[in-house]
Amino acid sequence: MNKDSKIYVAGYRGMVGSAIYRKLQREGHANVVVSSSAELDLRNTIAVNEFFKEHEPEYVFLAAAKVGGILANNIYPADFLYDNLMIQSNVIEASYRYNVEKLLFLGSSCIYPKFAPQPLQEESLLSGYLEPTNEAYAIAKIAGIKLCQAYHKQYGKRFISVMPTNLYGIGDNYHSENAHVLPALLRRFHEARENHLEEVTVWGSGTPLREFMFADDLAEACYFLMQRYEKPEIINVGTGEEVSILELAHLIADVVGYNGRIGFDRTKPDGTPRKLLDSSRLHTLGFHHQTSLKEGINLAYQDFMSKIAVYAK
Ligand code: GFB
Repeated sequence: MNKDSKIYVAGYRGMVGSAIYRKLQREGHANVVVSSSAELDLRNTIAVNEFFKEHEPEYVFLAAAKVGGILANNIYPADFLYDNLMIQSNVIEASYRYNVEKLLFLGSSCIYPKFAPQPLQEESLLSGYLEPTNEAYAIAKIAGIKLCQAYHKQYGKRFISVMPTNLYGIGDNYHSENAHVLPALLRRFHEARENHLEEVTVWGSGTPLREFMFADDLAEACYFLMQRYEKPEIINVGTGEEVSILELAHLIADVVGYNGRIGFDRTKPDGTPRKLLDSSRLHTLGFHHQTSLKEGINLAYQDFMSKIAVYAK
């Protein structure tokens, strides 16, 4: 990939796609094509093929996906399965058909079985049952991985798959019900401080362990892997550091400046008890993340504050 290469970032309006787009701009790539979902519905096969025919990208970052937190995954499994299957199938097939040089597909750490040994190694894929709350999303992502591997095997295509850990960052979704835990709690603690509430409710028991990565660090990893990783086997991208949801809540309360109590709503699901990636393959290649969790939460809080007018509606 050189500075003149034609690069397509699918999903550039999303948190991950926009971080990849910013990285490409910082690196001086002048030939980056993007499309919003209003301009191009990636679920539409004909439209996707026409887009590829017109733009002929050489490199594709496939960051487009329907995503959401534990509750959204649980409530809308049809959308999570169908939309993601269509988006990734269309983009991967068009990348084959229109001779894309290399494609990077973004999966998710939820592809691993609920009770796989921790930290989660790439070899654990398809070795056991999935966590039920996000099974639909995970099945779609597993299908995406298998498509990339199949095009590699059958047609020799350089289609690689990257498994990021739980992400947060600039341009996240701060919806109170549908968001992931970190942006959801940023908003809840902020509103509690503003409204002088005595208690903030955290879903579940607070005991699940999660690993969080700032989306711009993932973008750095994707840029690195697009140039340095060629294998069809999946590769994990994480920080190697985990916190309990209760610890996360305390960190967020601290950043936001909330001094009240923390309570728990145990009617809400905990999801998988622990989700820590083994990122040693990535580290061996020479990549390490830069942003500490505290630093990243501060940046995410600034992002939320810059959009607060939208969320206050
Ligand atoms: O971030 P989250 O929705 O994703 O939830 P998962 C993580 C943990 O935080 C769960 C707890 O144990 C939740 O019960 N939690 C506490 C909350 N308070 C809240 C809250 O206000 N909102 C949310 N959302 N959670 C996702 C998958 O699972 O992981 C996605 O659903 C994706 O498909 C993502 O794969 C990486 O880590 O449980």
